[in-house]
Amino acid sequence: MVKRNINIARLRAGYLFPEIARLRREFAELHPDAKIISMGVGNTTEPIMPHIAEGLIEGARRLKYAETYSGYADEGLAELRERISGVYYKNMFGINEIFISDGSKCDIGRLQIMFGSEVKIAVQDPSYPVYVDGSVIAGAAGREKSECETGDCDTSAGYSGIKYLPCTPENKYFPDLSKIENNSIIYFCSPNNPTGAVASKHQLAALVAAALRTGSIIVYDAAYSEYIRDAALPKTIYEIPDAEKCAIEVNSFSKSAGFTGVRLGWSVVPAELRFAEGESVNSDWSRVSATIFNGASNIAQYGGLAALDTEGQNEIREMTGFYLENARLIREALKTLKINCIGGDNSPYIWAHFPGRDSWDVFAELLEKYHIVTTPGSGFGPAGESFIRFSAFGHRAAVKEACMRLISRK
Ligand code: PGU
Repeated sequence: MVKRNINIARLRAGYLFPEIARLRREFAELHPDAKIISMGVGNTTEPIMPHIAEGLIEGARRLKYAETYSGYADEGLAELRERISGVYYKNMFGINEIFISDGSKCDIGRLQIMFGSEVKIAVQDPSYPVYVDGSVIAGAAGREKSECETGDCDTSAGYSGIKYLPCTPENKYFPDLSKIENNSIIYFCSPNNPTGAVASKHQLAALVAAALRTGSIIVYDAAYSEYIRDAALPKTIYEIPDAEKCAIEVNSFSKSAGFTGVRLGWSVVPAELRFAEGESVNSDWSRVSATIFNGASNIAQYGGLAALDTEGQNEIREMTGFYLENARLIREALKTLKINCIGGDNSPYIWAHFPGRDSWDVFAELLEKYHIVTTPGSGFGPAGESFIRFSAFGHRAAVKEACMRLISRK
């Protein structure tokens, strides 16, 4: 028989969010009358706004007629790529440096295939689980703890090939960059999932300097950039000079325009970015994309075009504003309970601290006592222990109800 891929066997548990969905289902079966409120997975709940929805409808309509029908469009509509460059990057990039995707998670997976199994990985700890789990699947995480009992490799944080960079209250959720080893792929997410922390320009400048110094490539995940309201905070890594020499950026319409189910995103792979021997990263990315990806839905891309004109941008602001108001309500409730938390001001996640407690115990308590589903911090990495992530994606009435339960049943 075919042998199982050793890298799949190296994954330590099921993917975090389906695990949580399973626990929720089990609880619901035992307590059929419980009105469970989800503050777990970051999944959008509000309908797509009218102008952007019209863009999607127009995309579908065009497929109905010979004059406007289109088939494969591998790298994405040129107009969409131009508009992304204009709206997000002050036209800093040509269309050949912007690749349309079916979402940033999918592009992260393909980037992991491009980088292969021989690279070293550095991640913020805690972090979006795809950076670590995807690296494990791609074979880049090295050996798992149980394979290293002889002590010949350092797996203190889980895997021999992954460097965890703790982001804790002590370092104000910005990692010690001196821990980054030479020639690493550095995953960096800001606004951060799960902590909600947003890196300042000064901090990102330090990150870019560290990447250039160590010959590393940053994979900068800006999926929540539209949640930034503080004008002093950078929305893209490319606000930092020389980032185009060391960084790829992934982004998405999921959390800004409510496209979690529509599927549309993009990646910026600058022409200047080079591998060790001077080979173009952009060319390799084109090669990988053309081979294992056939482009994003053209319906979705018309939605994306609408999202990027003036009206669409106003709708994105309104939509993200709605979830930010949810976040404010959650923060206020936690404050009333004297629970320390960060995030939620320029991000849809609130990171709440329960010192000395096991994250999964707190998760279970919130579910059993308040019928609220959250995400245990340790699911995002060892430094997430004793934290809980609250997601602000939800209907207003549900968020208010959850806050009321927390406050009144304390
Ligand atoms: N990047 C970050 C940092 C994310 O948090 C998420 C979604 C994505 C990318 C995925 O974006 P797409 O463009 O839609 O692919 N994170 C959610 C959903 C869970 C998941 O598995 O993606 C979350 O709850 O963390």
